[in-house]
Amino acid sequence: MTDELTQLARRFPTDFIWGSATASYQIEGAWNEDGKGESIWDRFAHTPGKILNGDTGDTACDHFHRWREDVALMRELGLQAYRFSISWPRILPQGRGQVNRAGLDFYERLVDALLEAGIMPFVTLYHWDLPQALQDAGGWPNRDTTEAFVEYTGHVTRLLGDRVRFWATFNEPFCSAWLGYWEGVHAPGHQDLDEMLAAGHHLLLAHGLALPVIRENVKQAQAGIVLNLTPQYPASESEADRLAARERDGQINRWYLDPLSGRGYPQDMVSAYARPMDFVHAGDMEIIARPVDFLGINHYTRAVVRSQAVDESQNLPAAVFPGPEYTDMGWEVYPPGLYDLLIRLQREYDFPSLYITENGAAFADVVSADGSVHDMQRIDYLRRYLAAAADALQAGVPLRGYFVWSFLDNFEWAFGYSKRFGIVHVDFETLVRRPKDSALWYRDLIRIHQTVQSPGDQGLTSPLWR
Ligand code: IFM
Repeated sequence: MTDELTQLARRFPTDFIWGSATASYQIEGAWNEDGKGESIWDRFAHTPGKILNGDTGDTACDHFHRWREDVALMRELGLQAYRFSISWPRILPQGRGQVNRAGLDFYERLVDALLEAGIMPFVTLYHWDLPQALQDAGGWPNRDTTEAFVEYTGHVTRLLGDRVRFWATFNEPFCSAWLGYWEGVHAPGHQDLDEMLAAGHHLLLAHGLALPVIRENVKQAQAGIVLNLTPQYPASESEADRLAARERDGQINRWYLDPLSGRGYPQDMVSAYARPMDFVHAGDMEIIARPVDFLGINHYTRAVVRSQAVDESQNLPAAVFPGPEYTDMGWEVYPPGLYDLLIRLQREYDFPSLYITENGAAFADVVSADGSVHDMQRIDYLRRYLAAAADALQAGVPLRGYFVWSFLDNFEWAFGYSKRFGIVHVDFETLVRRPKDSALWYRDLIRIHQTVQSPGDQGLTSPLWR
C-alpha cells in the first residue's frame, strides 16, 4: 500500500495542492439563525415532495456550530486547502442592501481558523443558494440579479480579500440553469426552456462582471469559475450516435466553455435550441470572456450517448456500453474519462491553469463494529482517478490542485441524506464525525507527497487506472 502511494505521490509536482470541498447549504444548517435570510434551497426543501424522504438542509452537518471541530479534523488529515462556499443570504438576507454583520463574522472566523491551521481557503461565491428575495424578483432569468451578485461579491471580497487568494465566482452554472429552471429537480424547480437559457446567460454575465471586483479587492487574486464537465462518448461509430453525443456535449460542456473562452455560444446549439436569445445584449460576450486565472473542473463520470434515431436492425457498428462499475449515484466509474477531459481542455481551450475542484464518489458506507468505515471502493475510485490526473500532468496539462468531494457526508440536494460522498462519515442523528478509511488514505498520500521530490521524476510509466 505504502509503495503504491509513494508511486502515486511522486507523479505530482511538489507544489501541487491537495484539498477537499463542501458547499454552504449542504453542510451548514442554521438555516434561519444569526440573521440569515431564506434561500431558494430553504424554500425548495421545505416544499413537500421535492426532496427524497422530506429531508432538508435545516441542520445538515451543523457545520455552522461545529466549524472549529471540522477545521481541527482537516488539520489532522493534513489538508492543504479547503474549498467551501459562502451563503449569499447569510451576508445579504434580502439579496441586496442591508448587510448582516453576523454572517460576515462567521466566514471571517472560519477563514482565520483555516489560516491558523495552515489550510488555504478556496472560496466559491455561489453554490446554488440564491436569496429567495431575489428569486421572488425573477431569479437568474432576471438580468438585475447580475448586479446583485456584483454587490454581494464586493462585500465579501472587501472583507476577506486580504486573507483569501482563490475565488471562484460560480459552481456549475449548468446545474443552476438546467436543473433549476428546465428539469425542475433543483431549486427553484421551474421547467421553462427560455428561463433556462436566460438564467445560464446571466450566471455567466455575473461571473464576468464580478471578476474586476475580485481583482480590485484581493491581493494577488486567483479568480475563476467552476464547471461540471462530463465527457460524452458516442455509443457507436454511427453518424447518428456521434451527432447525439455532440449535442449533449453542446448542452453540458461547450455551452459554458465556449463563451468563457471568447467563442460565443456554439452555433450548432443556438440552432438546436431555436429560441430568441434577446437576453444577450451588446458587449455581454466580451464581459463573459474576460480572462480567468483558472478553471475549476468538477468531474465524476462519463456519459455514453445513443441516438434515438439508431435502429438496431440497420446493421450499424456495435454499441459500446458502459463498463460494470457504478457508484451509489448510478454513475459509471471511468477514470480514462478524466484523462480525456483534461487533454481536451488543454488542446481545445486555453485556460492558464486547471484545478479539479470536485471529484469523488458516493457509496453506501457502513460503520463497522470497530467504529471504522472501511470504504475500499472509494479509495479505489480516488486512486484510479488520481492516476488518470497524473497521466494528464505528464502529458503537459497545467493541473495545479485536486479537491475531493466531499470533506463530510452531506445533503445531496434532491437525494437528501441518502448519498454519502464524504471522506468523513457523519451520523445524521448524533452529528458525530468519523474519518473513513479513505480520509486516512488521503492523509497518507498528502504526507508522502510532502516527503518525495517529484519534478522531473514522474515515476510510473504504466498508468494505475488501466
Ligand atoms: O454534491 C454535489 C455538489 O454540490 C456539486 N457537484 C456535484 C456533487 C455531487 O452530486
